[in-house]
Amino acid sequence: MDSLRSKENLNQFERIFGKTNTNPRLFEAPARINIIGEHVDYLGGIVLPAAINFSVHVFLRPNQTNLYRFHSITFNETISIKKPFLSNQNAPWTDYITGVIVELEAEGHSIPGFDLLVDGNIPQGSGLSSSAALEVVTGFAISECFGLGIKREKIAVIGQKAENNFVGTKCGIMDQFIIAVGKQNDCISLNTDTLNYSYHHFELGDHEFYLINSNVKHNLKDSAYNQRRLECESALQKIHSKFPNFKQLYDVTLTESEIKNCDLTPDEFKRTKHVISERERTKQVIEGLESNQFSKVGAALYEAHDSLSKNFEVSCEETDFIVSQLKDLGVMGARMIGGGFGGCVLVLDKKEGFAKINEEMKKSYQQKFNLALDFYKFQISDGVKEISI
Ligand code: GAF
Repeated sequence: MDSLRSKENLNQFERIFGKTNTNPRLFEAPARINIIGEHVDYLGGIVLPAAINFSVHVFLRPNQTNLYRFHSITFNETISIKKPFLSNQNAPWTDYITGVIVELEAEGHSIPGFDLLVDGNIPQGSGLSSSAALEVVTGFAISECFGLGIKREKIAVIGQKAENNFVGTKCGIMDQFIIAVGKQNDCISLNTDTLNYSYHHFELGDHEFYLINSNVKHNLKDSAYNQRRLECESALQKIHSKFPNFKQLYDVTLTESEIKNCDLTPDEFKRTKHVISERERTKQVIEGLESNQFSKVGAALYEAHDSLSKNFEVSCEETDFIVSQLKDLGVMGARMIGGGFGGCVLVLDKKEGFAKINEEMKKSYQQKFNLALDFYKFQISDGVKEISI
């Protein structure tokens, strides 16, 4: 976000919450993409996300009272709350902030009252994690402003707990983690079982990744997400009772017929199939990126989409259409990213193809769904940080 908008937001902060001797501090958290490893971060899988240059900004200043006052620029709304903290159905955006305070206090930190203004340019419902960015920037800003010194990795876990327990989406750790630890130009490979991770830099040469926003967000997103998680848990329980060595669904190395012998329902079987095959595609993508074999990476992205659509059933008509059109146009690889049911498609292609694909896709999508498509080029950027003003 540019510095002019930050200055306007600072003025707005002071208009709403008043001017004192203490200046509010400004913090920024990025959006994220995920190259491969979708719907495996709550099953002990490996994921390959990167932070990108869309962001959520927060101004925060302690207010020496027992009030927590939040203002959203996007919703043009100010909410003032006190303990005990309850979910706010009328202003659901506040739950991401309140949930973080609740989780910090559950960790033994005492968080006094503060004023917070939030603004952002991460398209909501686009699968780029605007909510995780709000959780992480809130946790980081509180930690810095009250001198709590909480490590980035821990802030990620607190953000995930806020989402799981207060907001009610049983998400994995990927989004909060990359938003907390991201580094300019690097993606990470994160083992979501151990939370060990390492940074990777890939040279794409005359290739590039970019995003296409389907501009649809289907309502069942949260309920279906939680449902998928339950299906994976019950699949693992059944497999585990016959093969006790497998502690995570991601680690299952059985044949299809061995899995079928575990009495899985047809849905549980399909979810398991996605998770296990995603493990193989992740290896393929890492190898492809390390050896500049981009067609290998692209093929794995298309396969991942197919599996997310048919086995995990988290795609939708619009993103399926985008991916299949891209394939027909000879684009190297593409797949839906994030939780699904709309949002963005990640594309890998030769740089020279962009203009033509942009034109053709916008035309065909408009014709089919009477909807606009947005194309985003992005840079891989740093994780959450303080911005000096
Ligand atoms: C959403 C969740 F928040 C992540 O934890 C992850 O499960 C992702 O969907 C799918 O890979 O972004």
